[in-house]
Amino acid sequence: MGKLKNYINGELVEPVSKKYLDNFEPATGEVYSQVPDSDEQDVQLAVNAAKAAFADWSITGLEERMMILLRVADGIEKRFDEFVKAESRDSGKPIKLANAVDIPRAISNFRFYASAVQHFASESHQMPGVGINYTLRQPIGVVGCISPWNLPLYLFTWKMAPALATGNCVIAKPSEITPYTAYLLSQVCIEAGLPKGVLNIIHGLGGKAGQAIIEHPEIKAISFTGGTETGKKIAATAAPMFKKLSLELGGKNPTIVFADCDFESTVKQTVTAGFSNQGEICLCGSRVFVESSIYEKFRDAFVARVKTLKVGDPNEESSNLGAIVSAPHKQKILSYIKLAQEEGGTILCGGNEIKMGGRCGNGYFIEPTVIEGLDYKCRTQQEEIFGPVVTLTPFNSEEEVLMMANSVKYGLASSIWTTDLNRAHRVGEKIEAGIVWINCWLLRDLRTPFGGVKASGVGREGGWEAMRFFTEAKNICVKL
Ligand code: TXE
Repeated sequence: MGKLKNYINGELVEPVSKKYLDNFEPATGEVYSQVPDSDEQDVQLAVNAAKAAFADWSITGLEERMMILLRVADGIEKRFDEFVKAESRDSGKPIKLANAVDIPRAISNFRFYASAVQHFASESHQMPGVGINYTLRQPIGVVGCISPWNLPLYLFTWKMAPALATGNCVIAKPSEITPYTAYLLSQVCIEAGLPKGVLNIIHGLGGKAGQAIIEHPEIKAISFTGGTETGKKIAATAAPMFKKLSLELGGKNPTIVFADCDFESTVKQTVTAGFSNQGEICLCGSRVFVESSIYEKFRDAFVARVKTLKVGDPNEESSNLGAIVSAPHKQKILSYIKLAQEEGGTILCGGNEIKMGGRCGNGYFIEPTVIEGLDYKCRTQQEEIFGPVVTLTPFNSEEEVLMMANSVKYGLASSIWTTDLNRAHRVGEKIEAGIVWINCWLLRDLRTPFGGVKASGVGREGGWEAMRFFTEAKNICVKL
């Protein structure tokens, strides 16, 4: 059984306390590795290393920084299969998803920001005949990146790559539930020659190691992705310390299907939007609103397609859905399915835990579940479930669907399905969300702003947004 290590000052080290946590494989329910149960002492060592490294890293030439980050990307690519297997084993996601999405995207994150730093420019503002202002975009110093378990390496690297590219030194914490690929990444960084202390990876619990990162006075900015409640706690700690904050939190995303949609393609893609990664993506479309005139036809086609999804061992190529990430999360999802029934919902398919045979006998599996007949205001339709559960609700007009879509406290993503592009743009403008997809879902261009409004977070990631977040703007004004 593997014992993971922290990555501090360029070395793989044990936690100071020598304490470890069990790491479970969701597909089998068995412990298969141990994760450092780090605390503020480990964070302090990481901060010391990062501070010492900052002097050099912040003035390392852009091309050299780019080359180092590209070597990290190459290092992941060289061990691609190992990363894919580890990601799937740690999170329960189908191996084919880790192979097609998670690991390729982690590589892209490094490549994207390695090249971005070559093109990132700051502004100058001329005052004709009077003076000139130029703005420096300087790295902040030591920054913290904290990521969740649903897209482990994908989101971990999405934060650290722009932070490193812009010259910061990073203290990063992956989720304690899915630490393995972060550990492999630390090995890759050593092989790639990332200077010591530039990136430090601390493993451990959110309330302990994570909280120590948030509270540390010398960590000047925090980029966090995770649950809204955790985001609130982080903001409450970090705001009085005047830390820069980027919070990417939960979602309860509407999928809006108009009668004039391209029917077959819409059914296919909205099922994908609802159930990818067992519904454990903050962007999943978990509330599907369907125009009344096609409601029954759409519902039947949607449910028929969901019934074809195979839940199985994540190692099997044929599995569309794998295991739920943890036993407590499985319980949370099942409790929402029960609640939906108490709230008057009718389960059209799924609704149950699955007991697998063989090696997955003790794993955490839930049937993909579709529910109709719920009021848009009920808890099932308002709260983030973060599992393979989708609700279907009919609507009669644009106004009505916008009202229902915008009724939740979240505002992360949304999708609109129609062949009337005027309508698509009109509705898109009025949706309270940071991201609107028209006739597609999860079509990503890394240059675009990424993030949500309302309880879905504060700030944007992606493209220049992340480069700006991880730099301080300093204006220098010169009188002619
Ligand atoms: O996430 P947490 P959890 C949603 C989803 C899920 C719920 C809770 O609804 O059911 O959040 O999931 C670290 N200071 N999303 O509890 O706790 C933690 O160690 C500093 C949405 O698993 O938010 C981990 O690294 N760090 C989501 C990270 O925060 C703390 C993805 C996220 O964990 C901390 C995941 C603290 N006090 C869950 N407490 C999305 N938006 O994609 C925890 N952490």
